[in-house]
Amino acid sequence: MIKHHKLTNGFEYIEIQNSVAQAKIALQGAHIFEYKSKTDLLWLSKTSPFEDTKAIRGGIPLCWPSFGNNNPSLAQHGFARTALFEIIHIDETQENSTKITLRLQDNKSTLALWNYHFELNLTITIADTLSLALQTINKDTQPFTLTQAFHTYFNVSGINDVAIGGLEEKPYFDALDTKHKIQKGTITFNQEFDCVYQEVDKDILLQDKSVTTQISSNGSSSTVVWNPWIGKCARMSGMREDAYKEFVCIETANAYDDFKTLQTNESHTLEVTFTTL
Ligand code: TA6
Repeated sequence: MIKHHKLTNGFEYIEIQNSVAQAKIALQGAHIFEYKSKTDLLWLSKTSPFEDTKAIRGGIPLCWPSFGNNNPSLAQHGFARTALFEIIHIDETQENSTKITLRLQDNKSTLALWNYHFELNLTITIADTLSLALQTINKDTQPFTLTQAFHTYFNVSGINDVAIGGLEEKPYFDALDTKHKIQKGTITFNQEFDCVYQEVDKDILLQDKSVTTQISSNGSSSTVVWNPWIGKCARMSGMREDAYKEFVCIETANAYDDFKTLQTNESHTLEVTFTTL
């Protein structure tokens, strides 16, 4: 089942339901902000905006064509998450899986921000697992370099009860003290955390009490782990002061050293699949 919704302010999203899962995806940013199957996987701020030009706070924002402030001429995390995508394909042939593809192509406003012709296709597969595949095609006569991420906000029962495995011994950049370090053991949280891991080559496991979420990726060797903790959370837009307790971001990326340079007509696909074990 697919239902189209339009809020009184014109903001549009679609609601998907099949035999094993349900989801909600905004056309702005091709932004999935709800996915429920075995668990209610994605955190969504209770005070998130749902209005044009403002990114939804939660779910899976697309950071594209740049992650962070890598490209000083672009807003933090690029422009895709506030751009209007169009639905180009929906496949409901399977009762336990729905596949939808949304597209963004260059236009006057994107060219003014980032002067390249491109095609950006996000395919989301809603089943008892959730998969996203973000394909970038260089439609320009010039090569371009991009950094990107699925900025995934995961619901957690309590940030103090969370552990992240699969990044042991990986090199990372700590954005808080701008130092390069090596991860020792699993990741747990007792303060602000903002780290970009490189050489990521295996599944990541998010352990939240008895629930384990497996994060499998393709086309990525970097992952960002973030929790704002008390101070930064209080300064963040679109979230309540105590929201830091409810989520952790584990962001499958091509960030920092893991950038991608595409020649004319070349494409790159960033993929991630979430499985509740
Ligand atoms: O991915 C981590 C991060 O870069 C943090 O530094 C924090 O800024 C977060 O993204 C949220 O950024 P946003 O632009 O969505 O407010």
